[in-house]
Amino acid sequence: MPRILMTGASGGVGTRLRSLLPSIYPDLVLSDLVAPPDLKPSETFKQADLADYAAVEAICEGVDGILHFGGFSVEGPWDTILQANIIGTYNLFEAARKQGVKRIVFASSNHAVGFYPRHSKIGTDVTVRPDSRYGVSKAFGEALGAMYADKHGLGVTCIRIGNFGDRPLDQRRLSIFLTPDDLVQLCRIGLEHPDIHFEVLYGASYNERAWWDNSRAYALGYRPTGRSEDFVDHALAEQAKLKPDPVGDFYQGGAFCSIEFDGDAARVWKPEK
Ligand code: 15L
Repeated sequence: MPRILMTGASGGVGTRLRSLLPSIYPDLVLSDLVAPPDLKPSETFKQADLADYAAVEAICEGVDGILHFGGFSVEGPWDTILQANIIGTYNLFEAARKQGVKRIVFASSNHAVGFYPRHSKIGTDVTVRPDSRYGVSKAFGEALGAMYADKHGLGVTCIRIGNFGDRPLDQRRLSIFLTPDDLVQLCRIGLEHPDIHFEVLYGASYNERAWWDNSRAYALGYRPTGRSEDFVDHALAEQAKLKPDPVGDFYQGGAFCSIEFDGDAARVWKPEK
């Protein structure tokens, strides 16, 4: 039975996966900076700060595969991103290598490619266009994953997660919606599929308005069951409550693109009045 380590166990994604993973991976080790407040006696928790290499190596001991959901999950100050996502992700890959871990699933993000406009459909082979320091840290994690796969033989899968939840929150999220069950499918591909060397997949359910070509995930057996169009009325009603955001509404990364934006606004297409 494989021992699987999940970092970020107290975060939003980790909290949902804690209830879905034990039936698939009974030997699941949870880790985060602080324990989940509702930790059950049946759950195994090991505290670690990702920026502390010795602590990270200790949680990797005896582990076969890692689901790396830890780190800072939105835009933030440089030092926060540096410690949690750059140094933390390096520590995790290096500790995994030293401890002989075979597979890593890295929670990347749509924000690694957030500056592609919404009218373009992109695959996983495009040049990264991060929309934030957070997005840069995800592009860094993908590059690090490629290096550990090619140089050290780890099986690495990077999932560019769209928006994780039970229903899409607004118009943008209709294109990038991802259900918990579909994320579990992608994690299982990363941990179990025999052909994994280095992969970048989009973390998206079956969304008719998708901006992403996720054919590699489908080729690896992904069959999403979530469908954002089932929630279209809710998403558009929520969208109607939001203020227009010319930059964020043009690019795939939404508000992550407009935060601190002082670039060339003329590049943003505006509809005729
Ligand atoms: C992400 O990467 C964030 O972790 C999440 O909080 C959302 O902002 C999501 O992207 C999104 O783009 O909706």
